Amino acid sequence: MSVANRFITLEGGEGAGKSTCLRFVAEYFAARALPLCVTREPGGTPLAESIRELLLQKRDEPVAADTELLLMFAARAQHLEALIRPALARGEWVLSDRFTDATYAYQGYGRGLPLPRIAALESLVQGDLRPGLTLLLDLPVSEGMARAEARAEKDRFESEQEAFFERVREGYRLRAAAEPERFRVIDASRPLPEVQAAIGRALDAWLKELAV
Ligand code: T5A
Repeated sequence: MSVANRFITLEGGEGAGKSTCLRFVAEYFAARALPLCVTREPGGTPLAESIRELLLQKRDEPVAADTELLLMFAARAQHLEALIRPALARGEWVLSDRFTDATYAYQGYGRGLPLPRIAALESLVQGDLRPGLTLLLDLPVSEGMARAEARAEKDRFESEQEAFFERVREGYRLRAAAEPERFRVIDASRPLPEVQAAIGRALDAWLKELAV
């Protein structure tokens, strides 16, 4: 099996329920005794987590879109080198809460950076490594924002306007439509047990396809 087939990513807009569903996927793999490394972006290693703090912190100085983009890929380069590639090489499965689709959605569609610029960095940092399966939790922006509202303090991204998140959602949906063999779009507006059941079915089908 190619290493990419053991690399799974979870994507979605704000409040889509990624963290909640991440735990469900981890339990799904544990129940099948498949070794799984669970991680997140930006972050996943001490250095990449420090870059995450830089990215999420609200600050008076406006952050240039290219600075944001380069910091995302700086964190990703470290994450790949120190955690993702070694785990795949050991034969483990890797589940990442967000990866490069988030960069296309947020920095590309959200901030309006040219997509070829992101593609160039993707090739530079990742070589030909891409996830084998991407679960996209999709729900109307207003519903996601209402869920996220419950949080104590908003970070720099959560403080964006609704129009920004509409572009992000559209970006994710366009990417999913362009790569239907990799993406599984999950309707995340449903009650949690239904969302998790849909994720379970997607994973069942995926593992069956890989003959695991
Ligand atoms: N970013 C990231 C970029 O701009 N570019 C990039 O390349 C990358 C990698 C941090 C930020 O970085 C940006 C995007 C982000 O803004 P993050 O920490 O993943 O990334 O950001 P968040 O989207 O804020 O992630 P969270 O973990 O905080 O939110 P989740 O995981 O989507 O939501 P979760 O699970 O915490 O759920 C939110 C609430 O909804 C409830 C939960 O109980 C919780 O209270 N909930 C449901 N309620 C009803 N029905 C359901 N089905 C529910 N599912 C969950």
